Amino acid sequence: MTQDTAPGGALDLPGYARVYSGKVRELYAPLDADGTPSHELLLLVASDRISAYDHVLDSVIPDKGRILTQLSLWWFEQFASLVPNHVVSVDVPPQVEGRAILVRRLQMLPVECIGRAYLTGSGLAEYRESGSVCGVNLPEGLTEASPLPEPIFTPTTKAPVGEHDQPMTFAQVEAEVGPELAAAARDMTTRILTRGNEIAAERGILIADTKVEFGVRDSRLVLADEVLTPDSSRFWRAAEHEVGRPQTSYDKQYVRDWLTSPESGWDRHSGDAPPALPQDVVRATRDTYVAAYESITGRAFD
Ligand code: Q0N
Repeated sequence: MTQDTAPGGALDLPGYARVYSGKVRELYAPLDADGTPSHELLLLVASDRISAYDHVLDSVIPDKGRILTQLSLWWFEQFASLVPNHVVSVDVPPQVEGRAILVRRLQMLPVECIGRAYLTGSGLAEYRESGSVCGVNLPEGLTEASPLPEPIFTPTTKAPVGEHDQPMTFAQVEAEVGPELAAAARDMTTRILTRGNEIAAERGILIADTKVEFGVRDSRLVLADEVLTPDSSRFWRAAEHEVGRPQTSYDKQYVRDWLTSPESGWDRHSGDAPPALPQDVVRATRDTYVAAYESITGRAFD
């Protein structure tokens, strides 16, 4: 049997040099004729790995990389008139067919651009302490899963893998990238979330919040990375949404339920690596990714 993944899951792709490994995705640079990494292009590769409770699991979810890549490509098209994007081509090595995109290499904004349409997670925690999130004042009386009067921009720092991102105020973003790009990133992030929710609502899905990343080209923002996937966003089923109680995650519900059940034998606070998932949990999880893709895009997966 041939082994095509190095430890950590990174592929050996002939003609490419790996430049970055994330939890579930990698970036490669195509090698120029003289063997040096391209300054113009990158290959963004999504794996089938899945993370939960800050761990990358031993189990993979079959087709997850392809499903999320195809969903991202679909959103890039939906937003094409709103914002230019980094996509160059989907003509990629056969080993990563369907789960990789050749993208333009950009100067990235050193900010995680988070948009929130509903209050939950770290945003809710900050609101409960201060009544605001990342310097955005919010009305009183909001609680778990409350819709916000309008989507807000709650940027964070980009922390290295393994560390947690820190909230930033808008003034801090302005100081980092200048007032024009800061305002453009804020407006574009909330517009993407607003438009994304209009589209998803027709398909019974709510997007509670999302993280987008921008590059800069000729002083203009270019949408990069992945867009409105379950890995970058919280998707909720609209029919099940209820203010005041935590919502179950659209995609990782079975994974989290099983990992925290007695059957797994795992304690999430132990520091131990989680056990491999049973086959039925893997299958149910794959089904939710396919269902998210198919409901949102209206296309059949494969
Ligand atoms: C880039 N990240 C963070 C891989 C992606 N088009 C681009 N040009 C230059 N740099 C980047 C992109 C993009 N996209 C983006 N790092 C570099 C996102 N990572 C997270 C982990 O997986």
